[in-house]
Amino acid sequence: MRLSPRTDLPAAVGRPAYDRTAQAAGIVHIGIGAFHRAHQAVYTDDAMGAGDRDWGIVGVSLRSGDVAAQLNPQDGLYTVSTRSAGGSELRLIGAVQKVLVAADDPQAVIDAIAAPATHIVSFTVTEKGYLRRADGSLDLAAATELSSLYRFVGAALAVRKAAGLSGLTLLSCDNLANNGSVLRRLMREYLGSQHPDLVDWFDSECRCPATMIDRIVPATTDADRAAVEATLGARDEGAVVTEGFSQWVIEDDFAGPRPRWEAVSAELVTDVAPYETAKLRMLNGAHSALAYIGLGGGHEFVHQAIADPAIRPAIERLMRNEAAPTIDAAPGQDLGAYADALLDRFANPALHHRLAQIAMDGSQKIPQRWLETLAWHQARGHRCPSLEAAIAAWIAFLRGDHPIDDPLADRLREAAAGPDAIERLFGDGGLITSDWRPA
Ligand code: CS2
Repeated sequence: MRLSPRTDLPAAVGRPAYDRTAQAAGIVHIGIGAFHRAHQAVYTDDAMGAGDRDWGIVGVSLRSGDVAAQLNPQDGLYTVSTRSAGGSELRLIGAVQKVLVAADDPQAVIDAIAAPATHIVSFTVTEKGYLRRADGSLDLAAATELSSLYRFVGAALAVRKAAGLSGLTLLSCDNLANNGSVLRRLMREYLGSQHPDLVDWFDSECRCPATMIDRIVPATTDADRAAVEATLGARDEGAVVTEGFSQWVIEDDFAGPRPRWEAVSAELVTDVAPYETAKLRMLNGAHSALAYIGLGGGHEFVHQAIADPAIRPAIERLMRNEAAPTIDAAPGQDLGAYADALLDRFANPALHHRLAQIAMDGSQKIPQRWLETLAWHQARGHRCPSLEAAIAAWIAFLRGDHPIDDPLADRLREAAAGPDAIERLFGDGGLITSDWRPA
């Protein structure tokens, strides 16, 4: 039997503490993958549980119908399992109302964003979904295709302006450096080209706060779904599995109303940069290093790689000696304690986080995870042995005899093949743009 609003939940399973059928949708979320369902949707469910109203989420998949097929027959309901060495907890999330597939019904997406009750459009479209060229500018050809977030937001903003409706908050929840200002700049570039009459209105009526988002969410497996079914007594095709830890730091700069996420443990701050930089360079930087070094060492999962005495010291060094010194910590932000906590999180044996999942899209991740740290040290005449080992492991990975999941896959493979790989990847005019230059 499939999970539905009529499922008789076991007593131990948490559930929404509000009337979900009475909530308007205040948020449209583009890119409704497992991460959003285990992170922002949980905070929003908590906020409604704490008394906020009308923050239902309309999820959007730009291309694939998979999540719509998982959630729509369940009336948007799904479970989140949090797993630690101490056991597992299961909870039903009610914040998502439905999932639209942009490729099938583009107008429905525009209508949802243009709806008067919508105040926030949030995004987890992964690094490559922002459609940046190597120099950081918008790839306009890609941005005018049907699968581009810019097309939908641009068309809906035009409707809102013409109808005299309020502007929107566009909330990037992806692991980019300065994700808010990157989204603002790219959206302006798109509007400047496709809707020039909207640029001034966008500047005055819309906001793009920066965010630091953090929760480790491995891709759900069939075994996970079977384990959930055994506890739930119903089949949840949309189940997500994650760790207990969750963090969300948000720049408090919204165009209009927002959920009281700060009442349910999100942090609303004036400057996200110290948290975002620490997260990208320490957590994500270590993750990518673990992925390539770990796969090279024959491991499959993060918890195995971090337990390997030949790998762990390099990862500790990357976080404590290479990444941490580059970060201007906020008052009270303890980077040593952060590194300790990350090592514990990586070691979580109950979470089967595949290294191959992290190894995807290296070309899009490595600049903000590794190269900013390397450039900082290079300017001071220091070497970074762990990051250099990580780069060597990435190149070995690109040379490997296995599929490479990356928008630049073919060019990376070719560039990595020869003795001048470092130069062709990172040198002047190389595939990966950054301020770091190979010595
Ligand atoms: C990971 C992230 O897949 C990856 O590249 O580094 O998804 C990571 O698990 C999250 O950013 C944790 O918040």
